[in-house]
Amino acid sequence: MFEFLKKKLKQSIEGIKKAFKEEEEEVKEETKEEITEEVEKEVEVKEEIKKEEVKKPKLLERIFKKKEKKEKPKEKPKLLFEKRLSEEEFEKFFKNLEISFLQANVAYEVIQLLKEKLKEELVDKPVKRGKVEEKILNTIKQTFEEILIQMSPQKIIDKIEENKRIGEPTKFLFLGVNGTGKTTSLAKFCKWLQDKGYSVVLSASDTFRAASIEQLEKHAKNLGVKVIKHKYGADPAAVAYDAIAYARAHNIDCVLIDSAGRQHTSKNLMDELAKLKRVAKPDFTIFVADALTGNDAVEQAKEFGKIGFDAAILAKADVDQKGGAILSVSYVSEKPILFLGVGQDYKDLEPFDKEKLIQRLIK
Ligand SMILES: Nc1nc2c(ncn2[C@@H]2O[C@H](COP(=O)(O)OP(=O)(O)OP(=O)(O)O)[C@@H](O)[C@H]2O)c(=O)[nH]1
Ligand SMILES: [Mg+2]
Repeated sequence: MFEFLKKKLKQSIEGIKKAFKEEEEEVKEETKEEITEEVEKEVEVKEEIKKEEVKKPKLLERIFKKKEKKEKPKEKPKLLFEKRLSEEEFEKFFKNLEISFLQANVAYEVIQLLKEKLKEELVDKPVKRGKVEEKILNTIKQTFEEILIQMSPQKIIDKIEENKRIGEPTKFLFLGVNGTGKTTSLAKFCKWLQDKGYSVVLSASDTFRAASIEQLEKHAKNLGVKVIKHKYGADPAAVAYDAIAYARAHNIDCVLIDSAGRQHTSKNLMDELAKLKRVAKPDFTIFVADALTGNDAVEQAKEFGKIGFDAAILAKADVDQKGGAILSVSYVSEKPILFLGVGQDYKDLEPFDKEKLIQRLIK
């Protein structure tokens, strides 16, 4: 993720650095001339002082030394360190960057926020020479740090432990648009829980898509867990209800509820999902977003946000060069990212580390 943006960002910054350099050269030339004049003046003054010294008694020596100090050039070095960027120069610089961010599927709202922040830092503000890149990158870093929210998987473990104390299973509902990676992420998460020592049962609540039940059964067989299933076309909420009852009866720690992928624009399917959530009362509702989703990630996060989710998994982060979806989902939903899906194996689930991700962009 972010490889594309990193390249584009570097190009835009190179442009602005060039503008700084050109101006710096001009200032250097000017300053050189001025400094030469100053030096010549100083030499004259010193020579005069020497002449005076010969004439004047030693007592007056200090007074002349003071005078000598005062004559030295003062303000010049400052010029070498500062430049103020005009609004026009900033707009020109940001236009390139804006296009790059749009190409990287970063939501328009996020781009506008970034623009405001950069403008605040750069326009009409003194920027130390050689420091413009650092300033831009720091501002982007801070903005992304504000947008991206991270959820520690420890929160999940704490909840499971809390529920175990009252003899209740912890329930997880996975939801999202068709094909984003819900079932695969659920299976990876199952493995993650097993590695932590917890027992799991799966609920085949995608009763809609052809072969969805078999797909889940295959994962269950590989992972050595039970699946509770009904027939295709059955009520997904009824399947979840049975899976939860099974977990209670067999003292199983976690219930993972799969669901059918649906377009966020389909009201009936979204209502069905709301019912599944009402019945199952999950401890964690997890929205699975596809890192490869373009601008649609914004609309998806808004619509699934109406059903309500607690955290997101961003699947297919391994094949995404752009990284826009993660920013869009975080910004729009204001919900934390829990894991990144980084491949098709069960082990390919990484706790989301926002600092690590941001470093990938700005280093
Ligand atoms: N490279 C990569 N592929 C992934 C990842 N997660 C899922 N996939 C692939 O994405 C495809 C869809 O994954 P599923 O888990 O079936 O997606 P889904 O959301 O359950 O799909 P529906 O049930 O049809 O809505 C499969 O081919 C997965 O192997 C990931 O993190 N990285
Ligand atoms: Mg599925």
